[in-house]
This record gives sequence, structure tokens and C-alpha cells, in this order.
Amino acid sequence: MSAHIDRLTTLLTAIEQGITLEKPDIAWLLEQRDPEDTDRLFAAARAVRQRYFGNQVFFYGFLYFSTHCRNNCRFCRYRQANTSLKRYRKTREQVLSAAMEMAAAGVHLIDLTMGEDPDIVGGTQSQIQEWLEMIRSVGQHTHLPVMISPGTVSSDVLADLGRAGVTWYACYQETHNEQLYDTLRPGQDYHYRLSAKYRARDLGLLVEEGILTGVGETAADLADSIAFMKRFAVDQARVMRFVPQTGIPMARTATTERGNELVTIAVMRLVMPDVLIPASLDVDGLAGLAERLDAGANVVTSIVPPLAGLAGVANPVLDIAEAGRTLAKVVPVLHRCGLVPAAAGDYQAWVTHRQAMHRRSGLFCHAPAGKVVPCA
Ligand code: SAM
Ligand code: MD0
Ligand code: SF4
Repeated sequence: MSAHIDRLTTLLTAIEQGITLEKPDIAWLLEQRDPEDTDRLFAAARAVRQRYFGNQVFFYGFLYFSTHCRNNCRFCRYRQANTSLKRYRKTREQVLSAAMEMAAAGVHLIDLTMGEDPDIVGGTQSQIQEWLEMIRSVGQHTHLPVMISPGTVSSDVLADLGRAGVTWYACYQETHNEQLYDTLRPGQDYHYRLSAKYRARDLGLLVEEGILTGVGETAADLADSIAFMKRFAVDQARVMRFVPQTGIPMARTATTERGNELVTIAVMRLVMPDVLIPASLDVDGLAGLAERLDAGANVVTSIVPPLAGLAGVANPVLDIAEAGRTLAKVVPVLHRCGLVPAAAGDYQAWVTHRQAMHRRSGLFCHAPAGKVVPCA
């Protein structure tokens, strides 16, 4: 046996035995590209998923209800400076109607996503109250857990969101290399964004963290991110490949090959066996779903109703009008992968179990504004 195969076998055996991998080993796994090796990684990731989640997959309805944003992330077409874009802000009625449509189709959660809309998070008290009311009403009418993806918001707003019944706070650091972060999210303090997640955890919200591939990161950077996610005990861990688009500073940045995202999904699954990992329809559409599930993902995200005038993020229109991001199209792919949709109660049971786990472990101290302080 070559030393190379030996190392892969040793690491996969260690993972099976529940041993926590060191960062250099995580980085080494992330660098594997030989199809024989990646097939072994994907098979191991599927086996781990099976052990923790059986063959059940969850579905997230994606509702990008405001595309206005005050920020200028260099990778995002919704950045404020991009004037080539027609933006929208959906009314409460439009949001409710799209949410109800997705609930009736069988999604397990509604993800309410927005740019950092200056008329909402940067708005007056009454604009914020109206927004909170809209969020509350989505939960009440759909009887589903709600995830909010509002960007970086203050502790007070996070507390308001908790009171409005939100279950999840999604906020993606993109990278945990602070220098790289500063180039991707100029003018947005790294530690302030990070500390919002600790604060959300303190408030009893579940937390989704996310990273990008193809933005100039190294394998060591990805390993740092995965190690951070493990330490934080994130509830959902996402990776998406950067999709270049017109009208942004990174329009001509060569992104990475698809395999990089897939291997990262598999390594995340191996290092964090019990967390939710998205297979997003936003990056490669329906055509990219099976390979993400085969790499160990267990939540299909970016399900979008076809006729509601709602956009995606990484790919604003891909597969939406064609109804390619609907359960009718997604479920047959699941079946071909040997997977099935989870029952409604199973998602809620997982959420309840996760909340109880955090309450018991008391993982972090109250995070003061601007800095992250893990409990001693
Ligand atoms: N505005 C909120 C924020 O930034 O946290 C939530 C909205 S959503 C638009 C955010 C995520 O989409 C980003 O954190 C990034 O991971 C992803 N994203 C944005 N543009 C992308 C692109 N061109 N390719 C891939 N992912 C992208
Ligand atoms: C997705 N387009 O799930 C969505 C989005 C935001 N919480 C999620 C990036 O891929
Ligand atoms: Fe705005 Fe979010 Fe896009 Fe950044 S990623 S420009 S905060 S919508």
C-alpha cells in the first residue's frame, strides 16, 4: 500500500473511531483530487450521514424578500454599487403567499433572506417593527421554523428576532482568514460579524455558518474554517462555490472547480458528523444536486417557487422559472441517490434536540459587543 493510501485509510479509520482530526490532516483531506481517493471520501461521508441521519433529507424554502443592500461585498451582485440591477422589496402579503406555497409543497423551514436593506435593518423603529411582524407572521401562518439571513445585525435586533419566534440565524463569514475576509467584505468588521453568531447562540438561536470556495482561499484556510465551525458547534455548516457575475469587482476572478466544493462538503461531514450540511440549488441548479447529496449533504436549500418573482443569490434566475427548484423536481433526484424526504416532525425533533444540547453544554459566555469570548 502506498504511503498516500495509507494516510487516507488511517484518517478515515480515525474518523470512524470518533477521533478529532488536527488541522493539517483536515487540510490534507481537502487537497485530495484523485477520483479513487475522492470516491472513498464521499463514500465515507455518506456512511457517516447514514449513521447520524439515516436516509432522510430536509428541505429549506428560500425567500429572498429584499434585494436592497447597504454593503459592497466584492463577490455579490447585490452589492450597493451595482446599479445594473433591478431591485425589489416584497410586501408582507407577497412574502406570506410565497411562504405558504412552499409550506404546502412540504418544505421543513422557511429561510427569510435579505440584503442589509437600509430601509429595514438600517431603518426607523417602525420599519424594524413592521419587519419583525412580517417574520412573526410567516412562522405563525406556515407553522414552520423560520431562519433569518439578515446580514450582520446588532445584539438588540437579534434579541428582537428571538422574540419574533425565529429559530435560526444564518450569517456566513465566507472565510476565517481575516485578511482574505477584509478583501471580500470591505468595511464590515470581521469580529463584529463573528460576534453576532455568538450572541445569537447566547439567545438560544441555532446558527448557520458558511464559507466560499474559489475566492483565493488555501486548503489551510478551509481547514481553519472547518476547525472553527467544529469548535463553535455550528448547527448548519455551508460551503458554496463562488459564481462570478457581471457588475461586481470579482467578475473576472476565476472561481474554483466544482470538485473543491464537493470535497469540502465531504470533509465537513466527516469532521462534523451531526450537523446539517446544505446541498444548495443556488450554485449549479438541479443538475448539481445529486453530486452534493452524494458528497454527504443532507439539506436541500434554495427551493424557490417559480412564479413569485423571487431571485436566487449566486445564480439569480437559474432553474427558477422552469420550476427546477421545486420539490416536484428535487424528490426524484433524492430517490435516485437512495434518500427520502424527512417527515415534518423529524425536522422539528432535530431542532429541539439541538437546542437542548446547547442549553446543557453552555458552550459560550455572553459575548460582549465587538469581540468573541469563548467560556474558560
Ligand atoms: N445579505 C446577507 C448576508 O450577506 O449575510 C444574507 C444574504 S445572502 C445574499 C448571502 C450569501 O450568499 C453570502 O454570505 C455568500 O456566501 C453567498 N453569495 C453571495 N454572492 C455569491 C456568489 N457570487 N457566489 C456564491 N455565493 C455567493
Ligand atoms: C441558498 N440561495 O440556500 C440560498 C442562500 C441564505 N441563507 C441562503 C445563499 O443557497
Ligand atoms: Fe449585501 Fe449580503 Fe450581498 Fe454582501 S452578500 S452585498 S451583505 S446581500
